[in-house]
Amino acid sequence: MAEGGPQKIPLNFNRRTNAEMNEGSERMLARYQSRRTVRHFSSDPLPLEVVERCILAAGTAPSGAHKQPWHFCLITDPAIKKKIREAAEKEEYFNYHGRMSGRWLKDLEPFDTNHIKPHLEEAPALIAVFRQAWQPDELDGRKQNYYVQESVGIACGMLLAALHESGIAALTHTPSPMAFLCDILDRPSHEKAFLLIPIGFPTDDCEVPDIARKSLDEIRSNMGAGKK
Ligand code: IYR
Repeated sequence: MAEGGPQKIPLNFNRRTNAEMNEGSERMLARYQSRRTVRHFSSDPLPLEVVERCILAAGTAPSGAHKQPWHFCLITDPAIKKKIREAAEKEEYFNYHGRMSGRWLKDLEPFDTNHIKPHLEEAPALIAVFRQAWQPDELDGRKQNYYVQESVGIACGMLLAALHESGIAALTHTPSPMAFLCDILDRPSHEKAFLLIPIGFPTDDCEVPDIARKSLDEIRSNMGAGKK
């Protein structure tokens, strides 16, 4: 054992039969395939204890040197949501009117997006995710974190999966630049905004674009023995 390191404990890995693995992975894939990004939220409130479990699930993500360099702000206060909407729309106006290229705007056409973001107020909650580039430390000033982007990206993926699994719809929103989130939410200087995720239930008439996901052959190359 490394000096000063944690004690080791047994892993307790439950090895499944092939039949169990097949059945479980089929169910898992069908669930994941039913996830869609939602842009039209009803204002019905969410059970916040469910959301908090999803945040805890996100916090199980692996991270560089187990530094867990993330913070999740759960926002339900209408006054704060309004401030966030106003600040996001201000930035998005400039994105849609000059900062984004013509090609980018064309690529976004199927999604009917523009700089107006009513979902930032209509959704019953927002989760603002922050990445911690470093941690304040009394002795050294700054304790380093590692692979912060990767770690927080993985945690966000796990958060989206956990929300979907719990029956909650989400929108991954990346207003850019996002510094206003640190100001409005009064986050410390070692944190930078990473993602803003409105969450809730879709409106009854919510529609989503009819788009396909890439097939296995498009996203996986098979490097097994005997294959080219
Ligand atoms: N951040 C802007 C623009 C936008 C960009 C991409 I790439 C998207 O997939 C969707 C939107 C917005 O949220 O409207």
